[in-house]
Amino acid sequence: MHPSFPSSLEESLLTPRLCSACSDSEKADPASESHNDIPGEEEAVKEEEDKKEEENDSGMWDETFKTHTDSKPNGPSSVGLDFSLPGFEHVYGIPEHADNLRLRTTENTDPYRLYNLDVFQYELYNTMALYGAVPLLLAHNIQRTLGIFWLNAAETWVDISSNTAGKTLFGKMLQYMQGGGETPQTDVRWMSESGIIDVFLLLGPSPSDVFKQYASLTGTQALPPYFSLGYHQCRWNYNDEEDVRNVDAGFDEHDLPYDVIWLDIEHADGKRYFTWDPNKFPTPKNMLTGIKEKRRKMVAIVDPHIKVDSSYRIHSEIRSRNFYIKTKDGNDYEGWCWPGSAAYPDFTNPDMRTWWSSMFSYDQYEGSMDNLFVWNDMNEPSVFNGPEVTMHKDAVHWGGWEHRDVHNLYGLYVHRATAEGLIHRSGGKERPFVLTRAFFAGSQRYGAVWTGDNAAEWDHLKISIPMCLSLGLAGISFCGADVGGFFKNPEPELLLRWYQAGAYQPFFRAHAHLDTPRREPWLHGETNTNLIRDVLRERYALLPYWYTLFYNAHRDAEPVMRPLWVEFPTDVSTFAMDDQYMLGSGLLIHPVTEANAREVQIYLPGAGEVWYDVHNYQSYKAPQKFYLPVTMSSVPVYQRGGSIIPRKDRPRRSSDCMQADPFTLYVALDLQGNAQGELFLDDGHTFNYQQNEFVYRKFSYSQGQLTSR
Ligand code: MIG
Repeated sequence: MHPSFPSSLEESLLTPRLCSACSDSEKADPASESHNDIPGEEEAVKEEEDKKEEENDSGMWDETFKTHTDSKPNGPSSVGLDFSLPGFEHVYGIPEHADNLRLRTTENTDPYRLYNLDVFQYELYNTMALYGAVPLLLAHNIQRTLGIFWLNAAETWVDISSNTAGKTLFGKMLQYMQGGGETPQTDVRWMSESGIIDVFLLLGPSPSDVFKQYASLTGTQALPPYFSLGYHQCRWNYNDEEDVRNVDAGFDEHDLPYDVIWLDIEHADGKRYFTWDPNKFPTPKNMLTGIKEKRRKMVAIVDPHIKVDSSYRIHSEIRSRNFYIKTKDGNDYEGWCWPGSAAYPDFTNPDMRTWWSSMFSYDQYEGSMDNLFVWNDMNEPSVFNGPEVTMHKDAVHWGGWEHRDVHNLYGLYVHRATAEGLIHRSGGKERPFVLTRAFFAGSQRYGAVWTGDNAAEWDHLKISIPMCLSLGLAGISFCGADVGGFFKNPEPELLLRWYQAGAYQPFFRAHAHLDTPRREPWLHGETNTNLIRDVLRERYALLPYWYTLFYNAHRDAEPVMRPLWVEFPTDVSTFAMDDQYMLGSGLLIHPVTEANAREVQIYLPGAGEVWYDVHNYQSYKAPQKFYLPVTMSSVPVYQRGGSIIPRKDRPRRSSDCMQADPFTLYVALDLQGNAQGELFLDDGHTFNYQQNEFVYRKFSYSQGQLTSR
């Protein structure tokens, strides 16, 4: 578990000390013992002394963070490795951070931190850790894309430096001319608190090669049930069964399509998940049946903190099976969370996961039905009174692993056991839908991810794009941000712009904090309701395209929402762009994310290509940069010449109601008069597609003729 290193290596690795205390933004000084300088002997002695001193007060053998002590029974450890990437100036990935798509150099800030945390009101344009972690970094230049996958679930830091950072193009040229041609280079230093060095270099050379190479290690995106690509209506909380009925009816009254209504933690009896509040939700099956008759679904939250209460069956069964995570002294680990005193099932234990999965059977989860799906929150795990609101690192898991070693994996295992539960309840037939907040490399196999507690602010709307793009690059395509913003109250313009942007992001759900005023889409005047209806209908019309993209993600590891450079890998001007992006290879999206916007600057890439404005079919030769005047109804979307996009244009109440509707193909010709496209189609909810029960049509248009095979 804690391999020992040759002392010289260990020395250099221990220097940039890794500790949870670093979260107070004091970066250890990594330069102090750089392995580049070999110190003289005298210096070495002094350094040795300094080091001893540092060891004594730096918490190497036990460490105190605020009121918490990490006992470090195995002593100090860390692993790390430096990578030099000559020829690369653009690096991406390592979600989750609220930052630009293109990673920054971290010489003057904390390194990017990967440590799943329940962060209260996270800051933007920042390297701080958030809810999930995927230790995959990508590098791209005009010749090649490559990946570094650092498979380690302990607290991890990624330090990035470059020899061109902060220099203008002119400066770089000058440097090149004067210095005899120093190649641009990015250096990446990975550091993890424990575990082994287990690193995979993905050599590309194309972006899609890297995606496939990474998927061969961690799996591809699960194929979502069709309905889950529709629109989701959530808030903390819909108060009772009548509230649910009314909100559901509101959508019909205002002729707005939607697929899923969500219940947050207040639906359960005293935050005892798998139960229902007997006063507010006395007849869950009636409620679910009502929703089912509308051909819609529900989602209820099931969190992994379990109320310590001997009369709560879930708790007593976990305790009697000895499935809880332990403290370092061997007792059940208890912390404070929503239900009060709570314990944490050990999801790293396969027997625990099997048991948990069985709890989703219809006879175990009372009041559940086949149109009820699940949301896992707080699975970082969140421990209100723990260090940094999470679990003590010296807590002990199945097999004797310290929490330290598996921290970033916990959320993935919660998600996995829940998704397996939904499969199990259907006898292995139905595809699950489970949303998770915490995640790790491989979480794409179990469902969807959202970006947690954002705020109703323009910058939060803006950053939802690079956050989802980074997740997509790291294999997790099914991503979205709370539409409207979780904290605070969006003004109608921001809410509308958020619907317009969210309609073109993979997971499309409105959500709001308990204390916010109601903001269902019809509450902001008729004009806004009409404009929101327009984008909801656009979303629904494009569902066949979305579903086909997800099939391609599932089969071929192609990200659904992708940075421009993935499609235009030799166009340097796209390498840092994250205010516009591609959906598949056919649509370019540039949502309006500014208040009072009069225009947006659009860039249409691809020498020799042509694009069409999907609203008025105006064509644009590429490459071209221009200002597009916008109004409140504008959602700039361009279809690429040479693509064929399948749609279903009849507006309906929900995606299920559209099943038998006709398709319309939108054929956008390239300059040679050709176009190609595809359509994946199956029953939309079972695993039968694995038995070849699906249609996958390739369309092609040339010389005035449309054919399909
Ligand atoms: O501590 O379940 O991110 O979406 O509404 C807050 C209540 C707990 C955090 C989630 C949010 C959810 C809320 N949860």
